[in-house]
Amino acid sequence: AESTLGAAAAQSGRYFGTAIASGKLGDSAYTTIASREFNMVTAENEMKIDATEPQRGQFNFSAGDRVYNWAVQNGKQVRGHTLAWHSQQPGWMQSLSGSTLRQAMIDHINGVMGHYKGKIAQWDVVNEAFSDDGSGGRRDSNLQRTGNDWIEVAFRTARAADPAAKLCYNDYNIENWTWAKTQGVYNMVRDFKQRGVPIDCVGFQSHLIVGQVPGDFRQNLQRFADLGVDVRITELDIRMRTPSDATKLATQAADYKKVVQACMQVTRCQGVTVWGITDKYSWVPDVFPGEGAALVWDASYAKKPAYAAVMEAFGSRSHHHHHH
Ligand code: G2I
Repeated sequence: AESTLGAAAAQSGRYFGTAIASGKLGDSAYTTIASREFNMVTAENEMKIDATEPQRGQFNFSAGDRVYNWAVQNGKQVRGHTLAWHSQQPGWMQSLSGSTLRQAMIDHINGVMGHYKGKIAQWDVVNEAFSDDGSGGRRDSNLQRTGNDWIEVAFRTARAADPAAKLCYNDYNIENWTWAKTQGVYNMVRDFKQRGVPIDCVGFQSHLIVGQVPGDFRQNLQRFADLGVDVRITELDIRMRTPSDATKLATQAADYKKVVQACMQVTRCQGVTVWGITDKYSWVPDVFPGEGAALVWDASYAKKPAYAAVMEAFGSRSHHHHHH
């Protein structure tokens, strides 16, 4: 039996990743777990548009490089997050529109991917471009208003900028096939594959709620994989009303297990990233007051029941194989 989640994931050629915040790299309890348990890292904010291009044409990779260098020095791969997004745009970009904004998006992708060329295994090229309104259509944004082809232009630009990087579309609320948003993204990916628009992977963020893991998550991942793209779980956390108690933590553990098993049962699902290490620093309570406790380690860095559940799920495939 393996002794860390990353090693357990690696038994089946998968990874177990986390979001890392550069500002927390001085917290030794944080870095001890980060370096021990994970083999993939995503910068939680440091490679976003506002961080990397604070002024138009003036790139700043200091925080991004801090996360990148920490990851590489600790033997981990890095997922790039994220190049084209309606949110966390610097002020100058928020005020642009039309062909100027389109060109700024292209320049941004070239600037950031140029800096990390050959270094970043996979990029979230476009993030959260679909609407939650139940229509299955695109989200309204300044990028969307540059023309419906903005997403494919972003992917073509990214392919040319670093041909070795795997290019992902990343979104939330696409974990359940019955949701219109899921089918909207599916139809886009199918269209891209049919027309030869370069896309390699779909990231399912998976910001989930305890007791509400979609029952068809595995089938959903498989449907996307069958289009000819890799799939991965990119920002997993499973929140609850706080305070937590033993019952909720047990349900949460079972939920973590379901999600990781869904990935294990899909050949093209290459790994799972959790959106942070400890409940102490999770984004959840900031956005959902009264909710939280969504991660695998509690606010005192103690392993929650979810830890053993994830470990078991990563072991489940080899176990499964022995029976066949
Ligand atoms: O919102 C959760 C995630 C949804 N999918 C895309 C992810 O990129 C997103 O991550 C979160 C980060 O976890 C937060 O840390 O993205 C938020 C912003 O959209 C991040 O929050 C920002 C706060 O809004 C800022 O006030 C703060 O200065 O984090 C910044 C750095 O701590």
